Amino acid sequence: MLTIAAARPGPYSFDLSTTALLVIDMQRDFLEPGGFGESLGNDVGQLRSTIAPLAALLAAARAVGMSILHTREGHRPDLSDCPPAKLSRGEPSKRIGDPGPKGRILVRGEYGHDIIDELTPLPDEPVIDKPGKGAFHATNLDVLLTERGIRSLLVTGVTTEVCVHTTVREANDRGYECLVLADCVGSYFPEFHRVGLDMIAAQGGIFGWVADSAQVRAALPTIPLQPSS
Ligand code: TIU
Repeated sequence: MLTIAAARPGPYSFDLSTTALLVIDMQRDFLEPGGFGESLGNDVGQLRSTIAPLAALLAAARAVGMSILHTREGHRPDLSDCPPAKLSRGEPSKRIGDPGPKGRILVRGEYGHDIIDELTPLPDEPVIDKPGKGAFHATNLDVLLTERGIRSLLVTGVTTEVCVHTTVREANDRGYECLVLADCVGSYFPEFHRVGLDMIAAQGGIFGWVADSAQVRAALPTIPLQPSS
């Protein structure tokens, strides 16, 4: 059992074999100009501070053989899985499915929909395509986690108060324990980021725990997990 002593609201203990690193929506459409994030009027540069600590955490998690899963928010090319209320967000000329400099906005298979080069998943790391903000809604994430015996999630990605928050709430209701890594999640709005993290750890950890990724990296063993036989 590993323990992150400096987590909020208190120490977070987890077993490597039942814990997964979840990387939420680190896609060009949210982190680079010309995508969905910018079409909503956001400064995408606000999210880029998450990339370096997340790359370091990914490398450390891979080195010890942790389960790692990635998600991407996006839709089928015919947009049949995009509710009208979601489709109508953003500037009229740049809505989901419209052409942009990185391909059709938030559509699966397009360049902008894919994960940024710095965090490219390895072939054995599942990539879950999700049509909603939460990673459990209309996906097989719960099945994949159950198959792997996962009960605890290290949660990273963007944005803190939207897809990260929704996913943590969904996970909490399904009985998963969540440690959200403050420097590996980001928002277009610094205030929402701060308050979003406070909301998770408040009331004795109503949705989960919060810590910095350096604390997790320091706690990881130097010897990889033994694959279960
Ligand atoms: N708009 C915003 O902050 N986020 C999203 O639309 N999706 C995710 O958070 N991934």
